[in-house]
Amino acid sequence: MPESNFVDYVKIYCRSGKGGRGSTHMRRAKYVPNGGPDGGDGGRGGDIILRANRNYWTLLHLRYERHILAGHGENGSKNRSFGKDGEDKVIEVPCGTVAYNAETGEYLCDVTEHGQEVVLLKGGRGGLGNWHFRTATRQAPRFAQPGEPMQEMMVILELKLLADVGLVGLPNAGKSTLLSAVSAARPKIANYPFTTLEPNLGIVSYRDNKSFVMADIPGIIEGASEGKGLGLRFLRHIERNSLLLFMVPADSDDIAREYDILLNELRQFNPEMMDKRRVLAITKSDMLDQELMDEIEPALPEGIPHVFISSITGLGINVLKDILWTELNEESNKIEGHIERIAHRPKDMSHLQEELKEEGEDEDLTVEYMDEDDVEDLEDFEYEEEDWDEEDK
Ligand SMILES: Nc1nc2c(ncn2[C@@H]2O[C@H](COP(=O)(O)OP(=O)(O)OP(=O)(O)O)[C@@H](O)[C@H]2O)c(=O)[nH]1
Ligand SMILES: [Mg+2]
Repeated sequence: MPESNFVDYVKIYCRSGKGGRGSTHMRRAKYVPNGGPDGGDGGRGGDIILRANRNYWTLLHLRYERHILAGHGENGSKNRSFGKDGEDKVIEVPCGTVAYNAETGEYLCDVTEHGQEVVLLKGGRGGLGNWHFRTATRQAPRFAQPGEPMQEMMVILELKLLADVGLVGLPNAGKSTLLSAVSAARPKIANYPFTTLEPNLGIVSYRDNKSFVMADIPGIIEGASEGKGLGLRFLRHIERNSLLLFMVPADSDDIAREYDILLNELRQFNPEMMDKRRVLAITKSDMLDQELMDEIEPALPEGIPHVFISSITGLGINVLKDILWTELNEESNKIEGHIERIAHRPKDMSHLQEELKEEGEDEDLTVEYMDEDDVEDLEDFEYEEEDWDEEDK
């Protein structure tokens, strides 16, 4: 399989900056009988910040940027001079990116709206210079605060597409054909299973310049939640859709059973998927006449709106759009509200190892947790005395 441009998963090493050390400088100038402490404060270490940017669609740009290091704060110096703050590092990601701790699988944060920023790792605060520590009885403190240490972490960034409607169906159900019929997206379509290997998004225009986003994902098969077929790798992209459109072809042997298989896989993947609104489309209905539709109808699953469609003749497509639009605008289904309700579960680390192997992610990721300078600096974190400055004598 050629290397894909759709990157929805990266593992990167992040490190914030350490705080600069406060200075222990003693002022000693000609004609000034009593100098005194004048050591300035250390600068703040840079943060690692995650920022949502709607101009990115995937995590491709991070694929080869595996180490993200913020700047260290500089040490304070004489004359109460502050050390310079370390530079923050901003990781730009598509809206809908979720961050996990790669070692524990713990959910860290997510960013969903353009411009939203979350501090992933905080830089260390700078230490106070000795000037702060002078008191009536201790006029020449020869110590200052060290800066706070940096933080480091292997982080997994995972993209979960933010579409309004997610298409759910077995391979060959006609998902991509529908997307191409109702939007400008041009996904690959063919008469064999697993034509679609990565998700496609399309904007569906509706009456009066309204529109909504539809996500076509690879087909799901029985056992997908255990890794069969393309597995659960893509299911996360419909985790956040506010509405799921189930698609079963008219020539299926048992429409209700096929629907149950799909439903069951989603349930296995994340029980919260069951809370979403669902609509059922019987695809390829150009193969049916009214008589056959009437025959099929009583056997359809109950409690879910259904519609017979054909992406080729256009049958039922407008009715389908009406139903989707109505469902999307039901107050309880609004995507904004939904995002807040989503509980991100920690990553299941047993799957993770497999996924990483599949991706070949780990091969070129060598992590040097700290460079030698840093280690040294951290070791002499004790308050230390600086020599008197001889320069001004
Ligand atoms: N007759 C008829 N054939 C259709 C219709 N929609 C799709 N097809 C055919 O069904 C086959 C599969 O369509 P796709 O859209 O690729 O199916 P898919 O669900 O995206 O399949 P995967 O990507 O493999 O999961 C293609 O040969 C399409 O031409 C339809 O409305 N009527
Ligand atoms: Mg497809």
